[in-house]
Amino acid sequence: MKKDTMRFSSKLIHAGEHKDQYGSAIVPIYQTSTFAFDNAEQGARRFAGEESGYIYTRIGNPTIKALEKTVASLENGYDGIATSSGMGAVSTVYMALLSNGAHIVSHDAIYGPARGIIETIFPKFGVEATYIDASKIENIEKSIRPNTKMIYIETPANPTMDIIDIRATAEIAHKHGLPLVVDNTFCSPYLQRPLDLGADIVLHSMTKFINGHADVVGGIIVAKEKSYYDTLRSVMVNLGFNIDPHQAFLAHRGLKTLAVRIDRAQENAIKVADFLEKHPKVAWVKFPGLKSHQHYELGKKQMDGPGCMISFELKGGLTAGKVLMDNVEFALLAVSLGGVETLIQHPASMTHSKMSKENRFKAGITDGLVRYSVGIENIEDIIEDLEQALNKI
Ligand code: LCS
Repeated sequence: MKKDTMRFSSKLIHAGEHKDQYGSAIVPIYQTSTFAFDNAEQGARRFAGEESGYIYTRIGNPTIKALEKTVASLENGYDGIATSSGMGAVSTVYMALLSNGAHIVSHDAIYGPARGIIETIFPKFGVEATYIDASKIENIEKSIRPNTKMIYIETPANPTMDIIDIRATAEIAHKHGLPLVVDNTFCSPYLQRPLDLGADIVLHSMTKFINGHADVVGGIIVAKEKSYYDTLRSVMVNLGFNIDPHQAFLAHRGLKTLAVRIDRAQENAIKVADFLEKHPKVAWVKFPGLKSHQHYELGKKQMDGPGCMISFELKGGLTAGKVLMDNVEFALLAVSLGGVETLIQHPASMTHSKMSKENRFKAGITDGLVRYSVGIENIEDIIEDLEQALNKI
C-alpha cells in the first residue's frame, strides 16, 4: 500500500519508517553525534545542501528524522522539526517569526511559560504582546497592529479548556498576511489537525500525548509549507534546540499506540466529566464533551473527540481543592499530562504560578481550578478514588 494513502492508525505504525540494511522492524537508535563522509567532496556537498545525507546530530539524525516524518504525516504537513522539549518548540517558533519591534497576538490562557517567556525574555528584544480571550473571535482582529507578526493559540487551552475557532482565526490571520501557529498538545493529531483547518504551523509538547508514557521530554513543530519549515529548522539547528536520538526513539515508540491510548483515556474522561458534573461538591466542570461547555458545538466541529483533559472547581474553592489533591490515592499529584497514568494538579500554584494574579484571573484561571489528566486505568478505580477524596471534604 502506498504510504500517502494510509489512514491515521496505519500511519502511526508505518509512516516515516526508515529502511536499514538489516531490515530492522523498528527505527534503530542512531546514538551518534556525527556521521563520516566518504571524502572531502561529499562533506562539502552535504554542507552545501547539494547532496542529502547526515552530517551532525544537532542538524539531523535518522532516528529523529523518522519521528519528524511520522508526525508531519499525521498532521498533514510538509515536514517536522523535533526539539528538546515543548518549550524548545515554542521558543524556536518565537525566535523564527518574531524580530525586534514585532508584536504577537495570543490567547490569554496558554501554557504558563509559553506566555511567560514573551512577557519576561522577549521584551529585551523589543517584542510586544497582546493577550486576549481569543475564543471570542472578534477580539483577535481588534488586537492586530501594523507590527504584528504572528497569531499564536492553544486549543483547547491549558488549563481553561477554552476552544478557539482555528478556521476562523486562520482566515483573520491570512487576511492580514500573518501566520497562524497552533499548539495542538491537548488534542494530539489524532483528535485535531490544525493545518487542515488553515493553520500554518502546528507544535506539540511531545512530553504529553505523543510520547504518552511520562518518560520523555520533547517537542515537535510541523510546518505546512517548505518556506516556514526551512526558517524554523535553521533556528532550531543553530540555537541548538534539538532532541537527542534516544528521546526521539522513545517518543516514536510511544506514538505508535496514540490512537488506542487516547480512545481508552477519552472513554474514561467522558465518564469522569459526567461523574464530576453531577457531584454535589463540584461547582463547575470544563470538558469539551459536556454540553455545558461554552464551546461545545465548536469543539464537535473541529475536534474528532473531546480528549482526556478536564478542568473543574469545587464549591469550596481552593481549600476544598487542596483536600481533594491531598487525598487522591490513585491519581498522581503531578504536573504534565497526556500519559497513561491519571494526574491531578493545581495550575494557580503550579503550571501557571508565574503569571500575575491579575492576568490569571482575567484568563479564567481561578485559584480553585483543578486540572485532571485522565489515564487509561480502570474507570471504576479512577472514579472510586475521586469519590473517596471528595468524601473527605
Ligand atoms: N504547550 C503546552 C500546551 C503544554 O501544556 C506544555 C507543557 C508545553 C507546551 C511545554 O512543553 P514541555 O517543554 O514541558 O515539553 N505543559 C505542562 C503542564 O501543563 N504541566 O507540566 C508541563
